[in-house]
Amino acid sequence: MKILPLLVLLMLETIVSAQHAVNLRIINGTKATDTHQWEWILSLRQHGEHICGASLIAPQWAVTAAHCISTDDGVVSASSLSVMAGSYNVYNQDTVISVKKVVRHPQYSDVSIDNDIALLKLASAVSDITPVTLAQDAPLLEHDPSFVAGWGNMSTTTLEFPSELMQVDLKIIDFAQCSQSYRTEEIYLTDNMFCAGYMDGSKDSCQGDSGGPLIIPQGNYYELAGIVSFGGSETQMCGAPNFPGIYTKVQNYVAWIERYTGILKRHISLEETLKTREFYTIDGTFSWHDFENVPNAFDWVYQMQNGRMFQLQGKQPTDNDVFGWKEVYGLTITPQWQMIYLGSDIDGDGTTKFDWIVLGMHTNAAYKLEGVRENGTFKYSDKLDIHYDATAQTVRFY
Ligand code: 4AZ
Repeated sequence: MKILPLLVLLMLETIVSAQHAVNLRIINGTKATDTHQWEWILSLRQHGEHICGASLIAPQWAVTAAHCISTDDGVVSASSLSVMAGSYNVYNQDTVISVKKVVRHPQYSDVSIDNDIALLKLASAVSDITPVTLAQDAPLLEHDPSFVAGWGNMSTTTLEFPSELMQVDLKIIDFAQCSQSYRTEEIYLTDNMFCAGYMDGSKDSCQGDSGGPLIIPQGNYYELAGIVSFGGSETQMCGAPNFPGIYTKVQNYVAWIERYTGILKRHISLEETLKTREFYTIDGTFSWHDFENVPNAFDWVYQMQNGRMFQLQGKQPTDNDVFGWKEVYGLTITPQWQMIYLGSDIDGDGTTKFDWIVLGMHTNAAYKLEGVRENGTFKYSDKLDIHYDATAQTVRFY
């Protein structure tokens, strides 16, 4: 958080050092050793230097804090940013990927720090790391356990940055109590934030952890529930008694994230899907469509053109009118991803008929999706890459 300039911070550190000389690490955390728990964590770099944490949420998308990528008059350029994936050592240079696009939340406020969330589209997909799951609707309850990790400052009194990822266990703090405390410093928390840590300030996230993940256990896995945002008192940014860390409430942004990344989390109508999504990640069972022997083999294929929906007509692939389109109206289909058909030379005449991408959904509905919505219509975009993970039975588009 850049609420306090570094110089002021350093001066304040001298003042508070007497009382808080004992705290070490993320603030009082431990080295993250479990190689699975944080495998999707990213170090966000600007001009090659670690500035914040981030989390991989789809092969080509990461989420971080808006304040990490903001300047006084806008958003930093994507070309200055990169992420490091797949290592707990922040100095590791093995997998550093450039950032291709930065999507800051349109309602981010650098005054209230409301909507402190941003998406990063990576220049290439990270295919060997399973992205973290986003927290859904479960309420965040006081005392619930959570964990934060990062390469941020480990000291409340000086600057002490680790090379290895640090983690700490925190508790969700009662929101009314936390906001009450912050109100005394004229900081007004919003419903897009929650507090985690300890009222005695014993464990906390700190400078450099921003943008990174707060996870909560959900059954036998973890969900991304928070993004390190800001916190602290006027005199102490981290580990300050009565001022636990503040986190962006990820569950409030699932729909927004879906819209940009296409990570499909909720059931929405096909039309809504087509209108609002730019890219798609579809999890589901994969089975080849038997187009050779099934009449109307392609009636599950839809495409959107100028806001109108068309269904592909035809019987056998050899049938001449297999490529005819019929307009359809008022489709509302709950997406249940069952099948993907990738375009190819389906009738064997040596030309590619479907050199665009088609998704199957449920038993008899599907649509073409190489579209980017612009001025209310779909326009064909760059070809998307498709990856099929046979073990996970998952197909990903990016
Ligand atoms: C920061 O400046 C920052 N104690 C991150 C977390 C907290 C405070 C400051 C929470 O990045």
